[in-house]
Amino acid sequence: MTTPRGRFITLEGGEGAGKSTLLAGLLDVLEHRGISVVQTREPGGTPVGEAVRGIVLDPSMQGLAAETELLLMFASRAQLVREVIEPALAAGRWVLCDRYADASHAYQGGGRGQPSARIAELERWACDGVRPDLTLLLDLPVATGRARAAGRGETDRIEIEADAFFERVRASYRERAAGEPRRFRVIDASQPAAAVLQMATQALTTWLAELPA
Ligand code: Z5A
Repeated sequence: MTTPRGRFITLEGGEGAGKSTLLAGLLDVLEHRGISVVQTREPGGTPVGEAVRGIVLDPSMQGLAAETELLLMFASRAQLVREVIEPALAAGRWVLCDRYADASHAYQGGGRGQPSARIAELERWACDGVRPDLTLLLDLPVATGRARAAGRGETDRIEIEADAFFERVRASYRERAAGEPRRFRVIDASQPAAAVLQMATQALTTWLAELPA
């Protein structure tokens, strides 16, 4: 008998949206339902990906060209797909990932102005057909997210961008969600963490109930 393929769920959103906080809560929810989950993140999630993360977030890398940044995000992703995501899904495990290809569309496309056709082509090549089954988009005003992130102290190379950059990122995420309503669920992330977890759990429960057996 073949093992049923696992499901792939991604969390997306702007800076300080609360993805890491929500991920921990959702992991509990899924594991309580007896679902075996692999948790990972982007950029990162593998030794190669974590090294790439060090480069793209390093504030001293000011000369990094937008094209290089885009390629590095997909280099990390190509490795993550092959080393972690695809093997886990093939083994019937679920994968919960903090950011995936939508982040490149939002940040390198919306934020940096890289052409969407170029990003889509990279996605086809690097992701090898591995697309999320469900994406929870944590949406909140840029100022709210930035204030939360500022509370953490450190500022990485992308976080130093101006508000206008993050407004374009937010608009790009919302546009993608509107274009793919079957895959995306938009969560009001300006609410307290417990309310965000409740809304996300509800969205997940409804989605699970609609899945074919
Ligand atoms: N990036 C890219 O450009 N292209 C790509 O393809 C990919 C990524 C994949 C690293 O991502 C950067 O890489 C990111 C996008 C870019 N740059 N930026 N900006 P990351 O996901 O590792 O970093 P991040 O977006 O900056 O994540 P974050 O700021 O750590 O946010 P978060 O995980 O969404 O939030 P959090 O850590 O759960 O919460 C932040 C703080 O808010 C923390 O103190 C919490 O306790 C608090 N919090 C959380 N939820 C709430 C609620 N609901 N209410 C109040 N306070 C809350």
